Amino acid sequence: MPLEIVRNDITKMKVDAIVNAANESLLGGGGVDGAIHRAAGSGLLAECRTLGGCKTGKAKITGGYNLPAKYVIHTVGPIYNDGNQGEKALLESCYRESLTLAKEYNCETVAFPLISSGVYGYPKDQALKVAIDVISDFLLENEMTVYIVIFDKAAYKISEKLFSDIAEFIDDNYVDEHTNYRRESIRMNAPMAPCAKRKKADVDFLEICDCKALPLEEDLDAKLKQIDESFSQMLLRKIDEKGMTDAECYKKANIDRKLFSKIRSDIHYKPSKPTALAFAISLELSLVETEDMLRKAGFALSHSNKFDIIIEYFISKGNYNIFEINEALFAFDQSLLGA
Ligand code: AR6
Repeated sequence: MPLEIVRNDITKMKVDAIVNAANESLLGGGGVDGAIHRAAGSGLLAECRTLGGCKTGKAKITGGYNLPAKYVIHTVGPIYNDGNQGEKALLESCYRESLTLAKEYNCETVAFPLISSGVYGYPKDQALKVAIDVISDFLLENEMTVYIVIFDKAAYKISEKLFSDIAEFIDDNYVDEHTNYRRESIRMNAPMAPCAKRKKADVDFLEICDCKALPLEEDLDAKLKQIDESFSQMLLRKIDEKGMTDAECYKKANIDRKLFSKIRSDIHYKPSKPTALAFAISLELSLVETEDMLRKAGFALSHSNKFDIIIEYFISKGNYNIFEINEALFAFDQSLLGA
């Protein structure tokens, strides 16, 4: 997945580069800066002394010393005042400058902490939004895997409004599911409704059961001819119909190029559910089309798990921003969309 939000201690990340939320002196401090210096050892401080500091919004690179990462990119985030002192532009610049440096050093994997969101006081939900926006823009033009590392759950917050809207949607749908379940068991014990009133699923079931007395081979042959287009075929058809390029589609789906090529070249490729859904989101499919695409991969949306309900929430709101969806999934401890 090109952009992932993970919960970890950044000093433990085995990536090409980790980013340090430093101060202008580059000579160490508290928070993530202190943790990185402690884990890297004194060699890091010695190299930092040669750099002559770093301006807010800029970035400089050093070796990783005792860290699992090869490089440390030091960037200096803005101190948050009231939000009207150019803080956002400076924070955006930190992410952009760090990513540019990472690219210059051929890094394929980079991990960021939430810059400025600790001692420097940037509100965490806004700091996360800036991180996601700049990184996802960069990934539209560049091949890289970028992690946003959240240290502890308490340090992580999506906007309260979004959180409570989703929580409410989940509650409502759990209730629905419960009611449907009761309705369903009543239905199962009652005589069947007349055919025209039955749900589509019932009709499909009847069609499958309704075996005319054909010889087995002929029957099987007829059934095989009914096999629908595959997931991969539907995906490619939808990309064409939406007038997208392949790259636009897989980037918007937060899927890397290699996986997309695999799916493209194997008509029978079976994606995981998060991958299939990521494409549905990227193609901005309606709920019905999303269900159709999922079915082709052997899955369905259900109201008995939060993951599915959150996806449904975003589709029903017409919000197809995969990074925002992943933010919400992360907040509710669900797996993320993408490969
Ligand atoms: N791994 C990942 N994230 C971490 C870790 C860790 N090991 N430790 C803390 N965080 P901060 P800032 C998170 O204060 O706001 C230093 O003294 C933390 O929860 O480290 O940019 C510098 O020298 C928070 O969300 O950086 C500067 O003087 C995020 O990292 C000043 O602090 C950033 O918090 C910079 O302040």
